[in-house]
Amino acid sequence: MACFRPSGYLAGMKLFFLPLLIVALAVSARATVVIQWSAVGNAGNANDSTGYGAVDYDYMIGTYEVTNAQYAAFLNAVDPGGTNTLSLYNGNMGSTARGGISFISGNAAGSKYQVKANMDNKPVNWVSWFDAARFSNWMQNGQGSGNTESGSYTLSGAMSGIGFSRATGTIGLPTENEWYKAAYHEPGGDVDNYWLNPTRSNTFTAVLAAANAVGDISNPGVDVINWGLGADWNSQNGNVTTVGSAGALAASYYGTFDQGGNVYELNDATSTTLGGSRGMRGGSYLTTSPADHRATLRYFFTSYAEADNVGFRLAWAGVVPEPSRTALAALGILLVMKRRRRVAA
Ligand SMILES: [Ca+2]
Ligand SMILES: [Ca+2]
Ligand SMILES: [Ca+2]
Repeated sequence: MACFRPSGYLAGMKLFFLPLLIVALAVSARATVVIQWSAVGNAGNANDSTGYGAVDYDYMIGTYEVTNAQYAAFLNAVDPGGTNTLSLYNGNMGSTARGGISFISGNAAGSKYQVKANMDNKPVNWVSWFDAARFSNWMQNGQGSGNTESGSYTLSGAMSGIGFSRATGTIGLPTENEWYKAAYHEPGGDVDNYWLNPTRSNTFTAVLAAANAVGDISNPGVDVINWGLGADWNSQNGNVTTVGSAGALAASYYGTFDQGGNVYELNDATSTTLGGSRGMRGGSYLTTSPADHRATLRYFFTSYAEADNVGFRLAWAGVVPEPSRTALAALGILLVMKRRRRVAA
């Protein structure tokens, strides 16, 4: 737990505490996954007209989709020998251009999973809901040799089905409402407090993201989303892009990035369709209808299925720990900054 708790306020405080963070990373020999969190307050908000979005507690949600660098650190930690007994690694991550992690069997134990060039800060893909749940357990258990089968979700080796739910107060996949609120809610934003796009806009065709040679979005700005095969790089017609590179003007009210497009994101909703499915929202680099990243569309994806346009971000529900006095001061600065940005947009 200690590993993610201090980063709870990093989303807004990285400028203030970056030197501390660098020191913390330098003393850690093993790669440590640091999740940047966005705080979602306004507990007790009502649902949108679609029937989603109400959350009656404060929580944290990942500012970004989980990246290849973060997932590779997880793979090297929990499967140092590369046996892949839990199918956490999909060979397509290595063999396809949009996948971001190679498996190098000749590498030393603990470094067999290697992020490809320019893919470290791209969203991990080819992961199932179970892979995401196991990543969550590992985070919840303090990373390192933390176990993958319990903590947030009691999996006990399960590889299919939908009968698993996140334990109260643990890190895991967002509920559908947590995901939805973070993406579309803004008190006093649109007339009904909800936008249609996760970029604080209602424009049907969000701006199509383009990409530079290393996969950063090259036209960051208002309402920019990586959808519709617009982000061409590495010889691909449409591709994943660096998380957050659409820029602050394309963030949600709560400061999350890429909830529209890049990769679809799994959530904790369940359905018995498609052989047992989990919820998924937000569209992807591949989706050619702007409707896909909008609040009005929800999807389900077979719980064990994997694809190059599906990934996830984490949420941390339950009680947000009381920040220290310093953290509260910095949070105050963040809130002021957020208000200013709202005026600018
Ligand atoms: Ca897998
Ligand atoms: Ca609205
Ligand atoms: Ca996304």
